[in-house]
Amino acid sequence: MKIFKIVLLVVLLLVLWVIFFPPSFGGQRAEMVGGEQKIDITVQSSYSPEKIAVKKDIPVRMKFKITGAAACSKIIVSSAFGIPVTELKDNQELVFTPGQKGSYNITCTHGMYYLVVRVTA
Ligand SMILES: [Cu+2]
Repeated sequence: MKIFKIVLLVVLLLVLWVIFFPPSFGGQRAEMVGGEQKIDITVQSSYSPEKIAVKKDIPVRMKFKITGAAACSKIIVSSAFGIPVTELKDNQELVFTPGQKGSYNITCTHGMYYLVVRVTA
């Protein structure tokens, strides 16, 4: 009976924890510089950081560092942000303006590797 009460207490504490501290997305927030949201992405085989957070209606300037391990991940596409199939060069910058809140992906052309972009108000 004592075990049952302890388990109940732990469950109750977990529920309260989730209510008061909802799990966050954990994406890296882009930095505001001169009216743009700047963020550097390292392209290995995956993207680093692999989750970012940006604000709606403010241009995002994304700079790509290409490493030797990039392979197909350096050819990216994103219909959500109007990015056509693009083979990235080292230090290439892409600028786009997210127009809608939500989570969107920038992917390699196979959809194997992806960078998650969370757009907030
Ligand atoms: Cu691929």
